[in-house]
Parts: sequence; C-alpha cells; structure tokens
Amino acid sequence: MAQIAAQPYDYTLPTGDRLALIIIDMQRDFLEPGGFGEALGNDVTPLREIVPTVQTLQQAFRDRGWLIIQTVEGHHPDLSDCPPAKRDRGNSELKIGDVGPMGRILVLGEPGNGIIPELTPQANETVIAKPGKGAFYATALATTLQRHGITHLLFTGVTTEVCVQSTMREANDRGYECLLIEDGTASYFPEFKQATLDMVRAQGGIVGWTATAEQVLAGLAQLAAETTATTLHP
Ligand code: C5J
Repeated sequence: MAQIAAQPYDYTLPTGDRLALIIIDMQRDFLEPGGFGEALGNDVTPLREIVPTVQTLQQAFRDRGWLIIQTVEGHHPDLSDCPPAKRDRGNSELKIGDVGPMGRILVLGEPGNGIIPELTPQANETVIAKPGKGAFYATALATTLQRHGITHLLFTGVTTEVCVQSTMREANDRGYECLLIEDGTASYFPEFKQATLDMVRAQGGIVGWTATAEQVLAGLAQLAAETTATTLHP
C-alpha cells in the first residue's frame, strides 16, 4: 500500500478515487494588497510563497484525474449570510461589503474574491463558496465528498490557523483521514502556522497528519505506480 512519510507516523493512501486535494481560499482577497487580509492589517506577501508548491500539487492531481476542490470565503452581495458579529469584528476601516481597491470586500463575484490566476480552476473542477471559516458550514462540501466516495483529504491553502485548520477539524470530526501539507499552507503569522502544525499532529495525530509537499508527491507517485500495476495485472 502506498504511504506518505508523514508526522506523527506514515499516512496510508487509499486508491486515487477516494482521495481529494483541498485548496482553501487562495483568493485575491487574502493574497493581494487591497483585499480583506490587508484590510485587517496584515502583510500579504508571506502567503504568496506557497503558490508554486500548491500549483505543483494541483498539477499532480490533474495529471492523474483525481479530485481537486477549491474554496473561496465570500458572502452574497446583500450580506444576508454574513452575521453582524463577523462584519463588525475588528477596527478596520474597510469592512466586509465595503468597496475596496478590488471591489467589495469578501463579496462573491467581486474581483478580489476570485482565485489567484496561478491556481485558476479548470471548468470541470469544483469551487465551493463558503460564508464561514470552516468549509463544511453552510456549504455542499459534505455532499460533494460523499458523492465522490472520498475518504482521505490532503489540505493546502490559507490561512493555516483560521480557515485551513477550521476545515480540517470539521473534516476530522466527520471521519475523514486528513493530512496538512506543511509547505502548501501559509499564515500571516509564522508562529501561528507552526503552532497549528504542532497541534494537528500532537497526541498521535489528534486532528491528522502533516507532511511536506515532497513527501506527499513521493507517496502519490507510489500510489499511481501501484494503480497502474493493478490495472495491468489485476
Ligand atoms: C481568514 C481564511 N483568515 N481563509 N480567512 O479570515 O483563513
């Protein structure tokens, strides 16, 4: 059986049709100046460092025809799905729904809400719009994964300690085998990213596993080779 050399111990891969790559919120709102991330007072540049790694992982899944799901955090234009508690939080001048340099902040369909060009999904790939931090809350993610028979999830995206971790915890509680790709996720705060990696894999993998993209790609290559061998010699 194909495995990823992960922490706290090896992660056993299922067949490719039960595995999905989850790319969380790689949208302009978080990665480019003028969006929600910067409105909250963050320097967005550290988030861009993971873009080539996420592209490589996206391509590896595309090459094998395995499921890729991207999410974007955003709200309907009338903000009916944005609780006042979320909109009012913080002291930023630009709040959710206000007009910023990339259109209305964190509103679906606005330029800032789009996925960065480097990771533009293909027409047949799934994008889930989510109003919360966790991608299972008020979305079709659970039914989408069930429809595809997915049991194992590999996580990338931003930010590690907010939407990525929230979604991974939701998935863990729903019985998915979750692995967070260390250099495929980023935070505005390196120490929060590190703490999340440590928390996820503590206590025997209480939320799941972590591994580098290189370790993941090696495991995926092994899985693809095993799949080919089984197809040729069933
Ligand atoms: C935040 C996210 N940080 N995608 N969203 O508000 O992590």
